[in-house]
Amino acid sequence: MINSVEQNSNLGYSRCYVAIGSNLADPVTQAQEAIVALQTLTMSRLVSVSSLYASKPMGPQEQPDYINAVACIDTRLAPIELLDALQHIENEQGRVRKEHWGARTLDLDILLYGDDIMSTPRLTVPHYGMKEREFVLYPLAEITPQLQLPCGQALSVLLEACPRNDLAIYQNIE
Ligand code: ROI
Repeated sequence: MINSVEQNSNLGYSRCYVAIGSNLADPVTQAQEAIVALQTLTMSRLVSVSSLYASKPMGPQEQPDYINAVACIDTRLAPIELLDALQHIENEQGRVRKEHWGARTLDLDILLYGDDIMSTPRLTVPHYGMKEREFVLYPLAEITPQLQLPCGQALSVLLEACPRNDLAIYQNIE
C-alpha cells in the first residue's frame, strides 16, 4: 500500500475506489503501469493502492490467472468523466475487448464513487459484482478496512461471507 489513507477534506472531491485487473500481456506490468497512469489522472489525486494480488479467474477457467488490485482516488471528475478517463487508460494500454468474461489486458472498474448509487447504460455504481468477488473485497479491505458501502453494509461483514479462494498477495509496492 502506498501513502496512508488520508481524510478527504477538500470540498468538491469524491472518494472513489477503482478495481484493477489484468491477465494478459504481462499482468504485473499492466497493473503497475495503470497505477502510474492513475497517479497523473486529471483533477484527481491517488490516495492509496493495495498490494497486487494473484487470483484465479472468475468465469471461464481456460484463461490465465489474474493480477488484481484496488486504488483509492479522490477526484473532481464526474462519474462519467472518471469512466472516460479510465477507459482512456485501458485503451492506451492496448486493451482489446474480447469475449464476455474472457481474458483481458487491463480492466479498470469503478467500484464506488463516494456514496453515490447510480445505474445508467454505461455505468453502475456500486459495481454490480463487487460484493462477492474476493479479488475486489480483500484488496479493498487492505486499504480501507472500516469501509461502509452506500447501502450501509460493512465491508467487514461482506468479507466474512467471501472465501479467499486462492487469492494471494503477489507483490508489495512501495
Ligand atoms: N477474475 C479474476 N480473478 N479477476 C478479475 O479481475 C476478473 N475480471 C473479470 C472476470 C472475467 C469476471 N474474471 C475475473 O472481468
